[in-house]
Amino acid sequence: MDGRDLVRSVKVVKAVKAIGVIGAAQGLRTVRSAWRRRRADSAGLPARGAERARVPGPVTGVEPGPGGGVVRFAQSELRVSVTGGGAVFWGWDGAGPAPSYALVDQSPEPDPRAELEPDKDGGWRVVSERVMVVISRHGAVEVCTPGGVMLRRELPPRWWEPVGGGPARWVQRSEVASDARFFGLGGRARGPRLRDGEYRLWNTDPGGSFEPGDDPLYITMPVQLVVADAGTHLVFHDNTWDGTVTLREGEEGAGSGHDRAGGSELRMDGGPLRCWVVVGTPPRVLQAWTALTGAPAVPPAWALGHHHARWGFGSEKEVRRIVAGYKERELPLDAVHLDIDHYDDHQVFTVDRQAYPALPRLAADLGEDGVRLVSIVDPAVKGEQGNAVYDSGRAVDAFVRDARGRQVRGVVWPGESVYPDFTAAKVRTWWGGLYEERLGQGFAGFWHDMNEPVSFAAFGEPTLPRSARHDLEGRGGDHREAHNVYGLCMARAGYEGVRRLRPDERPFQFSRSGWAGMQRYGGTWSGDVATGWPGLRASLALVMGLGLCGVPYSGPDVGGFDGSPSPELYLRWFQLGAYLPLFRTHASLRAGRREPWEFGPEVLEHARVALDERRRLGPYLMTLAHLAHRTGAPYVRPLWWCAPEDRALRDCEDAFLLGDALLVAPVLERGSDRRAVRLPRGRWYDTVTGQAYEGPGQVLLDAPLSRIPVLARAGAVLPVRGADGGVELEVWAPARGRTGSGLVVRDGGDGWEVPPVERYTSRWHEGRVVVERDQEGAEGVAVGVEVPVAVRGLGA
Ligand code: NBV
Repeated sequence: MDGRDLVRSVKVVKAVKAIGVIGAAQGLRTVRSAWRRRRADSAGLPARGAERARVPGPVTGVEPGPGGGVVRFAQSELRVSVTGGGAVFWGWDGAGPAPSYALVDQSPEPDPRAELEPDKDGGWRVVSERVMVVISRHGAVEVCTPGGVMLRRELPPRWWEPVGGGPARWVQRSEVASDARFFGLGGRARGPRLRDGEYRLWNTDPGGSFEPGDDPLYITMPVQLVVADAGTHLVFHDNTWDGTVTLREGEEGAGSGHDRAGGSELRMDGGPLRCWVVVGTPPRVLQAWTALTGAPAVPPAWALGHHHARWGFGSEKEVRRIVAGYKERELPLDAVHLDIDHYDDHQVFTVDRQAYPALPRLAADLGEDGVRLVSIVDPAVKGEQGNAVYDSGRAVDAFVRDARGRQVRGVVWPGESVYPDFTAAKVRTWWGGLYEERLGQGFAGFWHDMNEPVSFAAFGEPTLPRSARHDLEGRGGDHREAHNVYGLCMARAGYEGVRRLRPDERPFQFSRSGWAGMQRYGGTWSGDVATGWPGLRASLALVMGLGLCGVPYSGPDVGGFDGSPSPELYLRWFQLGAYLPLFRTHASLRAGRREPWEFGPEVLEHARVALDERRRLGPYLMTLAHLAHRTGAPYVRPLWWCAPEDRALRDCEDAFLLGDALLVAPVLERGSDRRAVRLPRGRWYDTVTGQAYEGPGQVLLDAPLSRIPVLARAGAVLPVRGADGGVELEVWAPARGRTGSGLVVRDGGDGWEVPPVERYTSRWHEGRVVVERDQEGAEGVAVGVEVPVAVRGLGA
């Protein structure tokens, strides 16, 4: 056990003890389970003996193939191929794109126009519309713009192969421009801009609650989004094994000519060395990335409202009290989430009938007030005969086994537990069927927790033994390869199961752990973010970073997971949360209250404003959800989204764009009632005062307790909910002589019909602002049809 493990184990045990959920018996189990894990691994995994180092060596030949070909080196070979979508793949040692847990399509079509061509100094290159890949004769791979400007240089890799056979470790170093900034790597509390340091690729429950310094967290991904003056690129090393990424930002020599390139070093414990790269503007990069890994699921409309969760409601009565509290005060509420305390003895897919004697009735009553019920779903199953889920799972041989064929047993809330092997199709089918019970109880959505997966451990890592066996879609392998995709595969099982059971409805699901491609099945949330101002900042970092990895739907525990936020902190969190895709108050068992009325009348009134505004923006959020599905663009975008060349924007981490139209500047510091806001180019209106500001630049804006600054882009057209509940257009005047636009996708429901994208433009015409809907006229020619709307910002 290394120092990191020790710190983590102590945290886990402390956290679990602190919440008083485990007694002495459970404590003992965590010791036993940790020993079992250690023993299993020393017996089931070969010790790392002598290793042989290898590099590709000099080039020896090429073999053209579709979209590129194979370049042979003395000690390896490199397969390169450009795909129709513009993404470039390369794989060493014969690695191809498949099989891959990330890819939505296992055999992306090669672009027949791309060919291997000889380059200078005995190297080779592949040129495509958007990118040029240059391979040096020693195996360095350069990613360049079509004009030849280098975006990234991957040095020849190095492998260490165990002499006695087994998976090779490898390292891949790369260089990027001195001005480049790194983003991504999954959900990182330290982001969104990833500073110098080491980031581990191993999905981890940090235990207790986490702060910005805690890393890794629940979702790690070998995805880097790199933004530099020369261009933006996303690089994805498609490998699910444990590893680390070490980042080093470059330095600019202030014109002295002594710039230092930025760099990254990827070290993996095993698995293929293969990689995807997409190049372009940030919107194009995300479009290509989600074309590869799958379109983000569109949540049902209600999931874009306000959710209230709590670990430890304790009873149906308490749930009704909270819901009544929202109703009496006329505060919008769309969903209530039940945590593990509603299970019978913490067993998944059961109900504590004492505390919840009539769940379907409760769900129906809440439904009358437009409030849906969401259920937590934990993967671990109490390993005891007589537990129906265990028995039915055993019948299909669902649970993970060790190298000797025995069930792997860990410890979670229900005590000694077993783990479904979601990497097996038949297990996913079985598990998906279990949601029938949940739907029968009246649940409308699902919240997957503890799926890193967690097994409480008195020492060592709180997860399954690395030697545990997994199906891995029939290929067979162990937990070293399966760990990081466990949550992803569970998400798939749940999503596909619910789709089968309720084919007419879009499932609502979000998952704590996951990997590249998880957006196909739903979203995620912050996990146990610590209550405090650093936690508030981390919440935004997570949402932005995940969005840039293709996972656009997420949000924090508003108020933080543990402890008791001050009224001010709670309010600032609430005001931020109201503009994030998942807007959910939630807290731990022993934490303080999180209802908006528990912080005094002033907070209540300001929280009401945030809730009402959230509801008013419902149609806009729905539009953003559909656009994310079609284009991969996250709802929450960094300020540099449309201006990656603006270095000041690249470094701005405390504000974001919500779609094209709004710029949100949350208050992330205690005691502030004004804040500096960096503006991208163009005119921006303060949505409350109507005051206009011109970007690019920085302005100081009032941020009284009652609100956070939200600005609208001049010319924006966005759909909002009108007083009568219908959709209205909100239009902000373009600057004189300029035009603006907006997209609208109308969908108030949860079905599969694909609503059209309506396009609107705004422009000045004869002294007034005209808003037109673009429609197809005769012979496909676009014509504008004027729509009568009130325009805001005219007096500015
Ligand atoms: O199920 C209890 C909690 C849940 O409230 C939280 O949101 C998850 O992130 N869960 C973690 C397990 C307990 C952790 C101490």
